[in-house]
Amino acid sequence: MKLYLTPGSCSTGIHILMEELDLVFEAHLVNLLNGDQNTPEYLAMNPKATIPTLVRNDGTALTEFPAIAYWLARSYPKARLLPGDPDGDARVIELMDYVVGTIHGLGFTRIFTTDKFALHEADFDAVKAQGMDIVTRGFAVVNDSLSPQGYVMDTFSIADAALFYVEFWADKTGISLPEMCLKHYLLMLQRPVVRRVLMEEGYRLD
Ligand SMILES: N[C@@H](CCC(=O)N[C@@H](CS)C(=O)NCC(=O)O)C(=O)O
Repeated sequence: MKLYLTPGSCSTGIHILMEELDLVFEAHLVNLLNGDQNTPEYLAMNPKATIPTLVRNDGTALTEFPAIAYWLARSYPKARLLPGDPDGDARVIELMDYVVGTIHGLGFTRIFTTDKFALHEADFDAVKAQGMDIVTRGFAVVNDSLSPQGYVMDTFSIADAALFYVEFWADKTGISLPEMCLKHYLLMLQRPVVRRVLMEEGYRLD
């Protein structure tokens, strides 16, 4: 398989899941700042011009974090990346969708790509503040739903990889995490695979 990723981005969550599953795959770096995602070759594979993209062994490309994560969990069920019962699976998808759609899609996107949300530079600060508000409220909602063990459910699931990448962004941008999210982040940072992936993506762990 081939995973198209950008270090330190949402694809880091998929990278973590693939290494948790011990899968053999080629990592292809996509430089978003250079516009690699807009080349005809990339658009032929993923017309949305986003990462992550996973090209599977049958040659088909899968996009969207939740879809890729779900496909990985269902394709390699022994790893139990989904609880396996309808209610548990729905809870995992519920949180993952909120993280990707709201905290990332509505919140961090306003902070990282402010110019896509404001026509005039004079409005940038307001858009960023709006993004901060969405992110802060999003983490507060997630905080109240985490399990006492520290993960989203009793054990590690695909939702934890999603939550981790936005917590990583919060850490890198100086946004403080509420208590349970911080506990979750630190728990994730103790996982050998998470540490390895961050190092592979060029981050130093102190
Ligand atoms: N809904 C998409 C969002 C993916 C996304 O927005 N990825 C960002 C990087 S974290 C991206 O590719 N941005 C393209 C760009 O900035 O041009 C998903 O779940 O995969």
